[in-house]
Amino acid sequence: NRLILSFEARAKLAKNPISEQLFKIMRCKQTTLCVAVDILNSTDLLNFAERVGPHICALKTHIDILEDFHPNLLQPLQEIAKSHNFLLFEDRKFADIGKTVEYQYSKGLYKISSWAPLVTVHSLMGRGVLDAIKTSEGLEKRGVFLLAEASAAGNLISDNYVKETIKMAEEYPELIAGVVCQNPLFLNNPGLIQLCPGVQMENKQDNLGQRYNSPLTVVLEKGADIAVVGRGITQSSDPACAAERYKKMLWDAYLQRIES
Ligand code: 6AU
Repeated sequence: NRLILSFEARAKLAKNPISEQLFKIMRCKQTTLCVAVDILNSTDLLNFAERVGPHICALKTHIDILEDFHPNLLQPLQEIAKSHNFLLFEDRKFADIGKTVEYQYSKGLYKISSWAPLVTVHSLMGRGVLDAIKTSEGLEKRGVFLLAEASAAGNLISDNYVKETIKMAEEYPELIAGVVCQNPLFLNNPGLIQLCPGVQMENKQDNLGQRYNSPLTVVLEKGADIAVVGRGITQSSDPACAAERYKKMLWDAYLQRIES
């Protein structure tokens, strides 16, 4: 059961090189916090990354929401990731035919495959998307988080969709780093990482269908390994301090979970 195994033990069971690296970063920095940096300006993004960097294992971007994107942003962003030892994670949620995904992943303005070792993918369109991510040009080591469940109210994902998504994830062990979900799924596959968005202390929801759980709930009840926190940190008056607070709560919950 992955919920009671340590990240150290699970690093040895990971079949994807990026998930192995992620387990090691989590253990070494004692953080399971991934910050969703949904910010519209490049300078703000860099400043933010620098400030929360010490407290996170991954920085999750939506690179296409930047209003002033220029490829020159990517080198300093990669340098900050390297200096604070966290991974860049582009939440692109690929969902098209394989060939189109190949272009979206490795071409165009963003050339995601050249700078983001982690990306998200929808299982909706089938295995062609994963084959495209696997064979496209870009960074040698890459990992995919497959979306099995969503935090959004009223989403159309069925139990069978969830089940088939986990099956698909397990068919690509060398590519899949983990699964984005809201419940303790794939308990018998400790090499995979559960990433859980919709985490915040202040609010239970926003006004557009987002639903939140507390850090304690997602780790102890919902099976989260990594928690994604966006506005809970980005909208705080002191993001670095908020990130540190989330990191500590999440880590204490993880320790409690593996010791139970
Ligand atoms: O904490 P928030 O609500 O400010 O931000 C949550 C972040 C956003 C979403 O695009 C993302 O998490 N997200 C995802 C992901 C990670 O794929 C899936 C999901 O079900 N819910 C969700 O909010 O950047």
